[in-house]
Amino acid sequence: MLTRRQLLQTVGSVALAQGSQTRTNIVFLFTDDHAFQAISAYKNPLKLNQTPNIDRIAHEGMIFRRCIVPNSICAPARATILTGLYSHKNGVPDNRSKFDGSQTTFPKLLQQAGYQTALFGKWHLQSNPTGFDVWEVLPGQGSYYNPDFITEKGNIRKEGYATDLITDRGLEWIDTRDKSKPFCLMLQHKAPHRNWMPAARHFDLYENTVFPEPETLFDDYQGRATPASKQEMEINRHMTLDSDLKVPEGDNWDYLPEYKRMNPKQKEVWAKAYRGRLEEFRRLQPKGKDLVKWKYQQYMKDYLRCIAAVDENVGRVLEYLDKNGLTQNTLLVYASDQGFYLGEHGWFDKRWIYEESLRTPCVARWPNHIKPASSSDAMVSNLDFAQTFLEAAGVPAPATMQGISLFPIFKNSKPSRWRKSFYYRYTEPGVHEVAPHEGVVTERYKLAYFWETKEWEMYDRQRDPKEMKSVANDPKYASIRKKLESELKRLREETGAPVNAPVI
Ligand code: SGN
Ligand code: CA
Repeated sequence: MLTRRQLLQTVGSVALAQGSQTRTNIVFLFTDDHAFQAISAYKNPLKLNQTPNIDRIAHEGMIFRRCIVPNSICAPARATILTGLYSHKNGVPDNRSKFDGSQTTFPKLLQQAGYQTALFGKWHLQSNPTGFDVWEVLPGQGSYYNPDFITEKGNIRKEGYATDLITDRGLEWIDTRDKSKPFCLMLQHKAPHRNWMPAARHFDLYENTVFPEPETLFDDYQGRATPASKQEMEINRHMTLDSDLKVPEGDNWDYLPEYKRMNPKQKEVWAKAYRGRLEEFRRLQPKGKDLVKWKYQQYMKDYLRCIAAVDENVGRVLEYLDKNGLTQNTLLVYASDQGFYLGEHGWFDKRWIYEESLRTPCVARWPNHIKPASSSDAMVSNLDFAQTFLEAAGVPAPATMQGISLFPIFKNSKPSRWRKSFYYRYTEPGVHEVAPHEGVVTERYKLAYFWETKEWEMYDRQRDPKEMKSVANDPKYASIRKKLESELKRLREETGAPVNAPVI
């Protein structure tokens, strides 16, 4: 016979073993270069695609309509999320920098507080991950097909498609975790990063779709400072036929590193699908504007196919949480490392303080804490994630962190006391040739400074939502510009940013 106490202990441990521990779990689903324009919950008027699973997170939780990044590029976004610090404070201002893993990060603090922590997928921070019980990461940008992963036990190669494999590993880990403890899982996809390689099951998705073009596909960059016309990220001049659009000069794809990784069967399926595009190109021989239009269509097909696999895999995670009684007790966030251009201003890629790259998609679900189907326009940021996750776990955040916990927004989508301005700073040299710049973003205005050419831009997003005409030198805006300049100066000091000449 069991004593009453023994019986209670047994019942208690069974309950715990079934996952009824009461601390909040955290699941962070993260993609690389996912434009909010390509999530149906964001209601893009161009209606490019449907993402029912990501939308489900929004319907059951909150959609953030203005989640902005302090530096619109990959490794910096990742370092900011982990540390809750601006790039100029965490040592990762650009993709060339190696993350110093001895820094305080939210996963480390969760781990110290008894959380099980894991990270799978794209990492891009060069040093080995710290603060995770288990991690398996793609080397650098990683591969879409049959990818290699760096693990603590050495490198491994897995057969299959990266987005599926990363999800498989995450679900396997949740399934085999110690169910008496809370967990934090970071599932970080490579998709939909350039050069946009879809899963074989999606090779013919959108085959007969004609995507509407963005209004600014043929932007001439008039009305802005010189950097906008000096970049190298145009669909017209910089998107390549052979690598980006998979149209070979010859008759095979052997020049593509991703193709080389495929097994003979996979190559056969690929060739069957992409030969059609090659033939179409040879038949049409598009030139000038027609070529840009044709490239845009192919770009959208591949990009949105990659997102189809992302969305399916988000669905797998949602289903797992449902089936295992974890939905209620999990703060689930879906976000990307930054926004992306889907032909707006004639571009692909990111980097600018302009809206499409500044804003990253972000939806969050946490039953009983976030009202279903709620929406927020407040200026939130990935800088805020670390403090939010720590608060959800009941772990105090270090005072040095530079974001703000999103808890007030969870309670009230537009709290009266919230940040009214935000500091931006991009400094990566080289690839795509976007000039370094800094700026201040408010709800309505944006002031940017390009220090190499000593040029200013200013936008009134209420009057000019597509940011086509800078009003930096418009006398009507002189007094607003002055205010923004002093706000920029204040934020620079507050965040500890370096000062670029000429000092204002
Ligand atoms: C690669 C891409 C670029 C991309 C950077 C950074 N070129 O260099 O288009 O901007 O990565 O991307 S590619 O031809 O190799 O795909 S990031 O997301 O890692 O910041
Ligand atoms: Ca990225």
